[in-house]
Amino acid sequence: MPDSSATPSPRRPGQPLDALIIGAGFSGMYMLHRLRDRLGLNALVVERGGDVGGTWYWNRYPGARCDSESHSYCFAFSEELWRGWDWSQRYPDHAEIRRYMNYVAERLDLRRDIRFGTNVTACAYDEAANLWRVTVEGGEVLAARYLITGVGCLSTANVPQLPGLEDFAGQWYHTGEWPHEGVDLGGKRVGQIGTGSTGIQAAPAIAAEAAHLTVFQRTANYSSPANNQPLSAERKAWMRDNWAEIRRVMHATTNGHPFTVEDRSVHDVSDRELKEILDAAWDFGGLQFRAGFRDVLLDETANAKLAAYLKNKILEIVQDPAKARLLADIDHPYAAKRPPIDSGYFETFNRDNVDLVDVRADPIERVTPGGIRLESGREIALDVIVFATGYDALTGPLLKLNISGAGGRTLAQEWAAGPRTYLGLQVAGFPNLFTVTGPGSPSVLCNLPVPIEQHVEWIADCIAHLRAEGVSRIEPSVAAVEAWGQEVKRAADATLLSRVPHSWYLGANVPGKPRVFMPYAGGMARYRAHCDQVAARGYEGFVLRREATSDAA
Ligand code: N01
Repeated sequence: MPDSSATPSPRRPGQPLDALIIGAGFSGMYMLHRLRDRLGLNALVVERGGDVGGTWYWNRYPGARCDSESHSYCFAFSEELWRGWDWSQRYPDHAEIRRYMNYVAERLDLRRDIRFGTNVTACAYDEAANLWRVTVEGGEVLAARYLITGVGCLSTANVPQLPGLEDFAGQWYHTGEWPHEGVDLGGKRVGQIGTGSTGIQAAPAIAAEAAHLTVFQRTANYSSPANNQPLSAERKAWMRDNWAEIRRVMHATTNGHPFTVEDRSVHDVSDRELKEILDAAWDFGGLQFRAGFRDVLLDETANAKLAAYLKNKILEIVQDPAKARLLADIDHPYAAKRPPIDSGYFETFNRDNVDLVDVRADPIERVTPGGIRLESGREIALDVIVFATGYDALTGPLLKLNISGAGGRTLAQEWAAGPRTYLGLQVAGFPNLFTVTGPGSPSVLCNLPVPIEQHVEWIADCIAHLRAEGVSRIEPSVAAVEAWGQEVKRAADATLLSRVPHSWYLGANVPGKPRVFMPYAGGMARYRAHCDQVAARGYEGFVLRREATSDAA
């Protein structure tokens, strides 16, 4: 290591970069390796955080752990890199993921081309020079031929505008911006707002540490056990020795997980068989719970059977009937919002120090200096408020970059009615800009390292092609963007995913955000084949231009 089949030639002072990459998470790290070490490009990563890790640099809240199994939540492009790392648990916690990413940065010698603590404030396409000019905090402007965003899908915190928050006498935190030094919750009365995947991970850990926890629930949620555990020596050896097969399965499945979805319908089995299958899946744990049948997300009546099983589990686990009823009063199909997995979430409500408040029935009126007041007038005294309220997902991190393309048209203008992309990779009118896991790609519907690797490799191959062919600009045609938008809508409408009105997949969690289903729900394997076909047909749907351009900075 590293695989350095190409070495960039030294850059003259003032000479533009070949590629500027924003973000040093999984996307930016692999993009740098691919462009610098395989293509020999002068590439630089700018990263607002102080180290590699991306989302995981910031997400350090109590209980923060990946819901993908560790052997699938890592790079799989190199067997050597794969074999050099041992995971300790079935699901890695945030600290172990950061250690892993540090290992990758060392092995691939990435840090010398990453500028940390560098926040991008604007990106403008200079049409005359055919360069991207990227301004960073402090005013410095960097110029590059290709601009590649690796800013993640869930990196822009969504903190609800609750009146009175500025006067709160205690401390408040968003889970995605958790203080690196940690927060001492010992002896504190904590209020947690939000019961998505994050809140469901955080509540058991907060309840174990704090004097008291009040969970403010707006939408009840399903969850099944993660069944996290240390990995045995045998299991670690199995993971190390089966790189090719694990990778093959991850590439073949809809969601990029290392397990396949059974090719049977819920309707093919008797009620007794269904219960046996679901009991076994519950005990086994993990996101695999939804993989027992092919029609869970396609057929409402099939889905209802799994939903009933899970609601019944909640009623069995939670001893207080009022809390149990509230937690099981779920208004959407199972897995139509991202299905959380947990380590004792429902059991947490059996603790004496945990309360549940239904803020759909009695909404939050305001934050007071001493806590949270509900519309009924009830006031809950708090020392700490934890916002597990999610993200301005997918478009938020890109819009924050203040990108303007040809003719000065901004990305915000282009996406005023919702994101419009071709394959989630490029936007019409923004030449030579590539978005890793952009809206319109499978991204958040998958185990993310899999779509990230696919995007990075596709983009690197595309850039290699452009250079070999003397093409100076690439952007999609408006017709290709329109057609892909229709395909993204069609794929979502074929599932139950688009039928949840309050889902962040639709942007419904952010006031004023256009309601457009953003990720591509047609499956990762199908998407990969489609992208390969587009490339094989000479980048069908893209406009490639060969005009002579100045390289002047
Ligand atoms: O965010 P969410 P999250 N008043 O948007 C509630 C990934 N992830 O951080 O449903 C009261 O899902 C909101 O209520 P409602 C994963 O992809 C990955 O939990 O809008 N409540 C909901 O309950 C996941 O899907 C891992 O009615 C308010 C919650 O806050 C994604 O991150 C681990 C409110 C937000 O849930 C986001 O999950 C964890 C308000 N004003 C998460 N505003 C991995 O394993 C919002 N809510 C990699």
